[in-house]
Amino acid sequence: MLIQPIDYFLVVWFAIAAASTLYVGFDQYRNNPEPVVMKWGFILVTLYMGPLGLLLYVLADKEPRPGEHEAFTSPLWKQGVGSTIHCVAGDATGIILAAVITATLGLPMWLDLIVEYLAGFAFGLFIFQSLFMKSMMGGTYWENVKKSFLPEFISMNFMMAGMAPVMSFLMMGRDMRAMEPTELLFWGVMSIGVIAGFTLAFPANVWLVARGLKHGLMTQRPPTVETERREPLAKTQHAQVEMQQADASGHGHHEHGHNMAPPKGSGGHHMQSDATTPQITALGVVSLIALGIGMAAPANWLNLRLSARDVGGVIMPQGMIMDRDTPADAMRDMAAADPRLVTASYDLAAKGDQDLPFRMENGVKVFELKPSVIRWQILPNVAVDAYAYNGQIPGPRIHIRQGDKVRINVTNNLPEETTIHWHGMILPNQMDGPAEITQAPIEPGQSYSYEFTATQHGTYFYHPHAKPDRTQALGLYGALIIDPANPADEVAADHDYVIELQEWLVREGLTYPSMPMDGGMPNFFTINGKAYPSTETIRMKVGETLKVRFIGTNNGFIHPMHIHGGPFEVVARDGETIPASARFLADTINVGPGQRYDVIWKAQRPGKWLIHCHIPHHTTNNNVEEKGGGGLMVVIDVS
Ligand SMILES: [Cu+2]
Repeated sequence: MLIQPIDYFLVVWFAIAAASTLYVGFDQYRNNPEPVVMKWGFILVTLYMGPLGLLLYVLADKEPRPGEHEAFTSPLWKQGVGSTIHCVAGDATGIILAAVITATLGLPMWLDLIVEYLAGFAFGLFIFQSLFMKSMMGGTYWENVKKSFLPEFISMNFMMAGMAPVMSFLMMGRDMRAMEPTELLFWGVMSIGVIAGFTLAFPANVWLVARGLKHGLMTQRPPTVETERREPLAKTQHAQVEMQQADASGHGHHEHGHNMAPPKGSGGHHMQSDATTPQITALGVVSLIALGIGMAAPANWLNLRLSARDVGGVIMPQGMIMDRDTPADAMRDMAAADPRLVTASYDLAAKGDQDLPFRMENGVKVFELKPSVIRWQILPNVAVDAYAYNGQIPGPRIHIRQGDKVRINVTNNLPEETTIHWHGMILPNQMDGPAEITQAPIEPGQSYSYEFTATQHGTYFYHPHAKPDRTQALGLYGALIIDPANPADEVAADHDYVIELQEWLVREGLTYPSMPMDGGMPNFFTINGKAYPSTETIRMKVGETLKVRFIGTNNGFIHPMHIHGGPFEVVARDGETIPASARFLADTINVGPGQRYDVIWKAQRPGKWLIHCHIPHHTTNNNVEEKGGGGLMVVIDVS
């Protein structure tokens, strides 16, 4: 599933790459008189570099008109392209194969890079250079290995010097899907890496070809009648097992690479080089320095101890500080909810905080809670990918009476572990919910039953106590309202309204758990799962009273909740009814995480009166004020 703009770009890119590769392959086998190894070199490199591979092929290697390949490919830069192509084709294939395997094995990134270097070098040297090019170079396999070692070493060093930092920085950037071979992004990073590697390896390859240390482009024609007519010398040249590169090393570059394939059974060929030992040593040392920088420098900024398995293809929020010390756990904690795990979508009309039905079993009220990933509309044009109980945000209201025996069966349909804590309740310790402290976390697909007797009454709530920093911030919370056994203990009002607060972070179609740290700051705010102007309107008449139960389901922020049109009386705090003599009047009350306040407000004048957070930023939607506000705002319409 395509979930980010880059995914669409990559689909187009790989379509172009596939078309380019098909064209190069077709042209190679129809029109290009060059050895099989070079044909496949260009085909592979075009697969990796897409249209850039095609461009190199057309500009440097594609025979412009029949019989012109020899002359066309003779310029040194084209020979350098040819040399780089068969280096890159071999090395990159080894690197990419190794990257797929190391990612699947879950090796840390630093080890990935080393394995990839060794695999690229081995594949390039032992298979592509020595085996596939054997027919061109003549001699035995091990002679070729020996001969190819130094130029292949230098070329591979530069190749990896370009490819390693690209892989490190792009794979471990914001979108960690780049570390997963099952994601298009992984292949996109590989493509950019190959392009960078090619660019760095090219200058060295030009020099290596010029000094007769490496092969460039070659032409290999079957001795047809047409060829003989066009170029009578051709047959003679074939017979002589001529490898012009060798000749050319003493005569200038223009002759490089012509007609160098010997027929089978020939004696082979020895390249002659005029490069001096200091020259080769200097280039080798510089290539090693470049390799060292390319492999090691990214460790200054990135945590190369992470593996694909550690970060599991997560997408990070913009602005999160990720450095060489950032652990994988922190990344997974802050990552976006995976839109591909959404199991149901709900429109703006869907409401949370619905009374949760129960069934009686031997005098016990039995409830079912099933957290899962859903898409939930908080505004007409804004949906969040949320973790939700029973497809509701807030989760369904558990409404019971003091003295009730309850059992709540929790079935975890989330992609991660969970538990439920019954905030403020007096209950058996193993029913309290803290993961790893009173119970093992409920793993995905597993269930757990909570059972207790409600001895208290008032306004309570429930929320996860396994990774609440992430999972509560993604939407897991719900009200637990307990009526007093004796109705006279209730501080009654004409209307009863529960307010559950939450902050959200929604960017570029992804929902991140908001939290008070870099990258986690919220940009949407909801009351009962909706942002103003999509919040409910409370309707009442002059003289009536309204009981508002503020519940601090908000995770990382404190909201000074204010009601217009006169003060309210604070009658309960954290579920405990305040004695009449201690109740107090106020018009703003700080609702911090976990806190509850029951307040009674009397409608004294007709009109539209607001309940809202007094931090103005919390009454905006993505920093925009619409219809007089946004976010944490509810209208009381008094007639
Ligand atoms: Cu606020």
